[in-house]
Formats: sequence, structure tokens, C-alpha cells
Amino acid sequence: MKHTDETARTVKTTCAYCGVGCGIVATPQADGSVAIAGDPDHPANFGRLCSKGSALGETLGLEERVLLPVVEGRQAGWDEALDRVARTFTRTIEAHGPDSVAFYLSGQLLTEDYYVANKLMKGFIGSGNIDTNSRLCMASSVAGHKRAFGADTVPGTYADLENADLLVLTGSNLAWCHPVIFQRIAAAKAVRPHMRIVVIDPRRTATCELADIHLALAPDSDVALFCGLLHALSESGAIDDAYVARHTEGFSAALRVARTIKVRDVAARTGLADADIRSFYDLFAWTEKTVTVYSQGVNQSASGTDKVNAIINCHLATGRIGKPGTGPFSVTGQPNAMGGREVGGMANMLAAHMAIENPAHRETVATFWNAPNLAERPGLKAVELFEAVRAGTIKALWIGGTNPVVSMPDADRVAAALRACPFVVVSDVLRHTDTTAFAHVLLPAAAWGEKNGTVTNSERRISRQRPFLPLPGEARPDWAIFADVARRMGFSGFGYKSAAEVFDEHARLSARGNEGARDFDIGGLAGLDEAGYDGLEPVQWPVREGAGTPGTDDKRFFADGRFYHADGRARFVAVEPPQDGTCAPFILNTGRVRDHWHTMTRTGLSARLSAHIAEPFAELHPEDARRLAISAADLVEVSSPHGTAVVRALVTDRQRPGSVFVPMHWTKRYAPSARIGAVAHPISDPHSGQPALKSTGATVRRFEAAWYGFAILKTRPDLERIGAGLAYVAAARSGDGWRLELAGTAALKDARALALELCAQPSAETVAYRDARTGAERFAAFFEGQLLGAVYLSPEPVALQRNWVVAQLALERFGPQERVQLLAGRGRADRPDPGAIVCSCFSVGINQITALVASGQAASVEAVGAALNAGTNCGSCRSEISTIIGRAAIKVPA
Ligand SMILES: Nc1nc2c(c(=O)[nH]1)N[C@H]1C(S)=C(S)[C@@H](COP(=O)(O)OP(=O)(O)OC[C@H]3O[C@@H](n4cnc5c(=O)[nH]c(N)nc54)[C@H](O)[C@@H]3O)O[C@H]1N2
Ligand SMILES: Nc1nc2c(c(=O)[nH]1)N[C@H]1C(S)=C(S)[C@@H](COP(=O)(O)OP(=O)(O)OC[C@H]3O[C@@H](n4cnc5c(=O)[nH]c(N)nc54)[C@H](O)[C@@H]3O)O[C@H]1N2
Ligand code: SF4
Ligand SMILES: [Mo]
Repeated sequence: MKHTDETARTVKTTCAYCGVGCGIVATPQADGSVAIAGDPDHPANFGRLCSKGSALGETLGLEERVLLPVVEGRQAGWDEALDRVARTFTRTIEAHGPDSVAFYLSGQLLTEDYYVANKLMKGFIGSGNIDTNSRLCMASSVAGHKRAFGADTVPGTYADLENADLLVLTGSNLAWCHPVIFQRIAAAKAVRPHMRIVVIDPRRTATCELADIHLALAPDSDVALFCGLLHALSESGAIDDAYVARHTEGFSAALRVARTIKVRDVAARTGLADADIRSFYDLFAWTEKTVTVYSQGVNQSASGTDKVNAIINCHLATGRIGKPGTGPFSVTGQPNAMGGREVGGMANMLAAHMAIENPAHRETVATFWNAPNLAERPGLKAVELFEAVRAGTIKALWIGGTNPVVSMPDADRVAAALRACPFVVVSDVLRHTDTTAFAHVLLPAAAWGEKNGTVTNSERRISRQRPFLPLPGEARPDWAIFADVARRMGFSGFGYKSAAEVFDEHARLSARGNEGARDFDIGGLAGLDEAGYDGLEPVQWPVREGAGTPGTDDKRFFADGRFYHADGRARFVAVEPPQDGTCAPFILNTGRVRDHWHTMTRTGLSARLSAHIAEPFAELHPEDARRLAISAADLVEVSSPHGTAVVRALVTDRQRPGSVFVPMHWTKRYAPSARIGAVAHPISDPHSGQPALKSTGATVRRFEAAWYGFAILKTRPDLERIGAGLAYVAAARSGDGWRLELAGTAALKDARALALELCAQPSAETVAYRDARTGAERFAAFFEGQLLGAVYLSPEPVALQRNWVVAQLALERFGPQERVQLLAGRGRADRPDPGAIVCSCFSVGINQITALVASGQAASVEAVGAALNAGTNCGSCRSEISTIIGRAAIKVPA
């Protein structure tokens, strides 16, 4: 099939979410919906999609979009908005110099968007003050790659993960965060059962379902573990001396430091048993084909760059890099984290993998851009950048494609900085986010499905994002917005007519003065006309000019043992384990859940995705919970010197004692008390500037609520209004309305008034029930016979068949019997509660799977799939189903 098929109106594009970069086939339907399927021809996914990718069609509605520019809170035309931006930036620069302005962008912008913004800031405004959320994400990997290889190169390919005999997954919850890679690995392991998988993560995550060994190490003890590994490799004679001698520098210094670390020191620091450490070290020593995959458990750390180099050291020492089935592999998070690095979107980069500190590189770029004013030094990194905004040295800030009031550490301080900033521009696709609330000018950007350009995935594969929907309202592509402002600021070189023209310039720059000196080279893609660009097939870089047909084979770097340091050799880095950090009672770890993406601006729109985990939580070990008198459904308060969050307790032995995990996703829009970024400290890695978002010293205590509540509502509740008086409220979309969890600290004076306020209909007819013994009160509200909502309030956490209650939103008519049942909060015995949703594709709940397994009718993931369909579409829930089978099977009498 071609990338567009006019008759079926089918368009081939790339997923909006993670760095796996799956190909998607999108087909707009007659009823206005869009059918989404995996692209069978795309080499990232070969037709597979995960739960988030499959649900993209549910996130394309226009209700929450911003469709016209907004200036000071009122709708405006583009001319007014862009003039205002251009004028204010120009005046600020005239008065205070180029470093008084900044851009804060995102790995979710397309390469073309990113390229134009970077050119404007670094080439024409003349400041390095352009940083991005990649600082929170990939900066330590970039810094580690540069130290080791002399360039920011990810050497391997996805096929290497499938072909490895040992796969080490460290700081990476692949099952939830890169589900299609995880599925590819699971399939490879099924075919080659001798393949071994080691998961290194303080938590027992869904990824551990595939693990032969899980090392639940103490937070931030990775450097000790991998230094110990280097030592063990040398003891066991597993070092490839010839490779080390021919292709590297610095081995003896690195080994000298590693030698000071014995297995018992590793055990003391990591909290792991000697035997487990030895098993891992032996496996690594004797398995030639080894790949080490890592992501945020490695990068988001005060020792993140050292963690990266401790890992790479072990691969260089064994010569396991540049060969099939080997290598260190940093998986990228965002759809275009790699593209952002290619255009040099971060404050300490230039463009096309050139270095801002390198005069020859500056000369190349300045000449190519005809740039009068090229920045001569790096700008401020994210944490410093917002600090400069707060201090008033940065006076005009443009935020695009990111939601820093949620996703930055010390996030309340970021909010304060934006409040104090004289001029804040935000380009976003939504009207209301925690960040757009601070915008003096809000610019409506084109969204996924409307925009046109390229993204690069974790294995350096460039794929097209193609539009299949018209631009709504006055939304415009981000590159066009930046180019228009540049022109209005009086700069030349921004007359692009299409994304293809931008891409062509980017491709030409990558080849300029390169001749193999730089890894990033896509000169072979220069000169594409509109049709050629439109038809561009997924292709891995490098694509050097004249190097033959692009994209026909898997490309691996360093096969010849040549690296990008001037002498062509890779560097060992003599890393030392960090000093023990905090003395706080808990280490706060933050990260992701399977079915939400970042600040929920898209996944929060999908009822299916919101059903998997419907409220924010803190994962606590049972011993800690007992000590703090916290029981399962309680609320807990997680605090640091920076801020406080209130979330639900999730007591589980998957967690280590002394650690608490809270997801990063919930915002003011969905659960105002649960913005965990406000609790996270802004401490950063000294080399990369990446914040240590996985290890904030914190305290945890039971949150004393006077009452708890659960509600189902037909219409979206106004959390800004209702939430103000409540200690806790979390809202999630359901198929036919909304579900809400609530709690308050002050005794409820008028429960009925609250119920009516939630239903937003003061003249509703209510039926009520009060349990005098427990003090529980329940209300159902109707208007003209239609259900508006039901509200359940109680001095204790509300126990109900929640999913059954939520399903009642779909009922058309409520007779007396249905009303009674609704108030009782449970269905008839023949309609059991499915329980929390595990399979979002077919809405299959945990109770259904448990009952099936307990009845002896299914004992495998396949059998559960055959009986209930669960796990048979996208497969993202297969590891959870397997865990449920394990747990349920224990209860089955022998
Ligand atoms: N569902 C979903 N998928 C996503 C995203 C999403 O928002 N939702 N976001 C995408 C993005 S941008 C990114 S960057 C990736 C992130 O993908 P991952 O890095 O896989 O995700 P995280 O949950 O942030 O963290 C991974 C793991 O690191 C562990 N960890 C914490 N501290 C340590 C430590 O000291 N050492 C080790 N070894 N491990 C530790 C955590 O317990 C966690 O399980 O996911 C991408 N995919
Ligand atoms: N506590 C904690 N915090 C973290 C992390 C963590 O693990 N823990 N992880 C960090 C990491 S790795 C990352 S990547 C960040 C992600 O954090 P963010 O980048 O803040 O998260 P998103 O929700 O993806 O924000 C994207 C924004 O861009 C908008 N948008 C979507 N499409 C477009 C478009 O085409 N153009 C424009 N202009 N806007 C668009 C969306 O509406 C949304 O407001 O979070 C970081 N923060
Ligand atoms: S794994 Fe899922 S979220 Fe990631 S690109 Fe593929 S479909 Fe999208
Ligand atoms: Mo990320």
C-alpha cells in the first residue's frame, strides 16, 4: 500500500506517543471518526500497536482544543498575536540583550518545528537559551554518549534487542513505556527460549514478567553495580584485551576505580544478595551477545551520566558494541527525542550534531544559515532557565509542546516563575493546561493527525507524520508559527513554504563539511521535492550522499571500531559510585503508568485509557504501610521541602521498603492535589543538567480525611471550582461521563448540597439514602428522568463495585428497582463487578480474569485470551494477565 490511498482515504503516519515510533495506518471514516491500525510494513512495529497507540482515534476531538490565538485571555487574530510576540521579543532583546529571552520546547515537536525554532534562537536572536523537556529525559544519555563516543550516537537497532542472548533492562519499564519493543522481545524470547533477561529496577514492574533475574536494587546504586561488573569482568577474564587496546582509551584508570569495589561493597550499596549479584555478573561475563537497554531509572539521576558511562564501560571492555545483538541501547521516550537532538534543540548543542563550543562548527553553521549573530556559548538548561525566569533575568519566554508547570521538578516554583515573568508565550493544542493558564499569548498549534513532518525513533529511524485531518479553526503548524515570528522580527532565511523545504535545509546542513566526521548525516535525503518528501519511507540514519539506496539494511554504528573522538578511539570514564544521599525517611520515585501519557492532555480524553488506573497513587511496601498505619484505600500525603501531594495508597510488595512511587501524570485538570512535580526536588546531574526525578527525599503519612466520596457524573465537573474546597479530588473520563474520587478534611455540613453542586443542576430531583449507623450518605440525581449523577459519601473510604456503578451512566431509564440498586452501589448477583480494568481494548476487569482462572478454565495468557478476548488485540496487558494468573492460581485447590 502506498502512504496514501485516495480511494480508502487511508494515510500512513507515525504514532504520536513514544520513541518506539510505530507506523500507523489512519483511515478517516464517514461518521467523522478515524480508524487506527498498526502499519504492517513499518519496521518499528510490523503492524503491532500498544493500548495508547490503538486508542489514538479517541483523542482527536476538538472540544478541548484552542482554535484561535488568545491574547491576554481574549480571542485574537494571528496578526495581532504574532506582532505582539515579535515586538515584545525584539524590544526585550534591544533593552536587555539576547540572553533576556528564551524558548522552552519539546521532544514532541516535529524535526521541522524544532529546526526552525533552534535556527531562530541560536542563529538570529543569538542566544543559547533554548532548552527542552529532553533535558528532563535524555540529557544524561547524550552527555554519556559524548564522553564515551565523542558524539551522541545510539549505536544499535531494535533487531539487536531481538538477537541478543542476554538482555539487561535497567531503569526501564519497557512493558509499560515501550510496549511494542517489549512485545518484540517477548516474541523473540518465545522463539529463542535460551535468551536471558535481567531487569534492574527498585520496583518489581510489569517488565519483570519476562525477567529471568530481577535485581531490585537500592535507588541510585547503579554505578556501584556496574563498576562491580567491570571489576568482575576483569577477574573472570572476560575482557576483550585486543579490542580495548585497538579501539579505546582510559581502560586502566576506569578499572583502577572499579577494582576498589568488591562484590560485598556492591551488596552493601545495592541491598542485593551476593548470590544474585554473582549470577548477573556471570551471565554478563559469559554471554557474548549482550544488549543493555536503559532509560529514566538511569538518566533521571544526580549520577545519571556516570550511570550511562558505567554501563558503556562494560560494553567497551568486552568489545560488545557495533556487532549484531550487542551494545548499550538508550531507548528514547518521546516520539521525537532523537529529532530534537539531531537539530541541536538543547541549550548546549548547535545543529546537526555540531558543538556550540567548536569554532569550526560555529563557522559552518553561521555560513550555512547566513546567520548574523550565532550564539557563541551554551544557554541555560531547563532548571536554571526557569530559575532565571523567576529571578527576572529572562523576561520573555516561549513555551511550545510541553507542560512544565506539571512536568518540571519543584513545579510550584516554575508556576511562580511564570507568574512573575513579564511575557509568556505558549504554543499548545489545548485551551486549558496548567501551563497555558500563565500565557499572555496562547498560539493554537496543529495537532497530531493535522501536522506534517518527520520524527526519529530510538533506533535512529526517520518516519513521516502525515496529516489525515484538515487544520481545524485557525490552528497552524509549529514550524510555520516560529518562521512567521522570525520574519516579523526582521530576520531573513525563514521564507519556508512547506515542511519539505525545512527538511531539505536540515538534510543539507547535516552533510555540510561532514565527510564522515560527524555521525549525523542525512545528506542523501537532501533535494527531495514535495512528492519525494511526501513519499519518504521510514529510513535509518546515517543516509550519506551517494551511499546507495537509503534504508535497505539495518544500520549499526561502530562496526569498524572507529569512534568520534579526534583519535577515533572510544573513552572509558573512571566513574565512582556517588556518596549516599538523603537521610529522609523515603525516597520518592516518579514515573509512568501503562495507559497515560505525561500530563494526560491526550490520554485523559480516552475513557478506555482512563479506566486502567483511574486515580493517582503512591506505591508503598506493606511494612512501611503497617508502620505508618496506612491501609489499602487510605489517602496518603507525600511531602518534601518543595511541596506536598495527596494521593491514594497502593500497598504492594512490588515496592521496596523505604521507597514510594508516584506517577507523574496527574495535573490540576484531573487531580489538583496530585501534581507530584511540586514535590520533586530540582537537584540535577552535574554533567547533563538532568533533574534527579527518581530520588527526592520525602516523608509519607496517612492523610486524615473527615470524609471520603465517590461519584459518577454525566458532565465534566469544574475541578477549579469544586476542587478548591476539597482536600482530594481525582476525575477520570468514563464511556458515558465521568468518575470522581473525593475527600475532605472538614466535616461535611450539607452532603446534599455537595451532591447537587457536583451534578451542576440545583433543581435536580434527588433520591437519597442515609445509613445512621455508619454515617454514609448516598444520592442519585435525575433531571427529566435522566440520570445526572450519583454521589456516595462516607466517613470511611467508600467501598463499592466501582466499575458496575460507572457502567450505570449508560442506562437510559431508571425505574424504582434501578434507583435502589444505584444507591446500593452494586448490581444483581448475576451481573458481577468486572473489577479494575486490565485489558483496555476489550474492557476486561481483574475480577473476570481471576474468576476464570480460579474456576480452572484457564491457566495461560492464551487461554484467558480465548475465553475473554483480553490481551488479544494490542497485547499491552499480557504481562499483567500473567501476574493475575500467578496470583489467582495460588488460590486454586490442588
Ligand atoms: N505509558 C507511557 N509510556 C511512555 C511515556 C508515558 O508517559 N506513558 N512516556 C515516554 C517517555 S517521554 C519516556 S522518557 C519513557 C520513560 O520510560 P521508562 O524510563 O521506562 O519509565 P519510568 O517509569 O519513568 O522509569 C523507569 C523505571 O526506572 C525505575 N527506577 C527508579 N529509580 C531507579 C534507579 O535508581 N535505578 C534503576 N535501575 N531504576 C530506577 C523506576 O522504578 C521505573 O520503573 O516512556 C515513554 N513511554
Ligand atoms: N516527576 C516526574 N516528572 C517528569 C518525568 C518523570 O519521570 N517524573 N519525566 C520527564 C520526561 S522524561 C518528560 S519527556 C517530560 C514530559 O512532560 P511534558 O512535555 O510537560 O508533557 P506533555 O503532557 O507531553 O506535554 C505536551 C504538551 O504539548 C501539547 N501538544 C501536543 N501536541 C502538540 C503540538 O503538535 N504542538 C504544540 N505546540 N503543542 C502540542 C500538549 O497539549 C501538552 O500540553 O516530563 C518530565 N517530567
Ligand atoms: S509502543 Fe505504543 S505508544 Fe509507543 S509508538 Fe508504538 S503504539 Fe505508540
Ligand atoms: Mo521523556
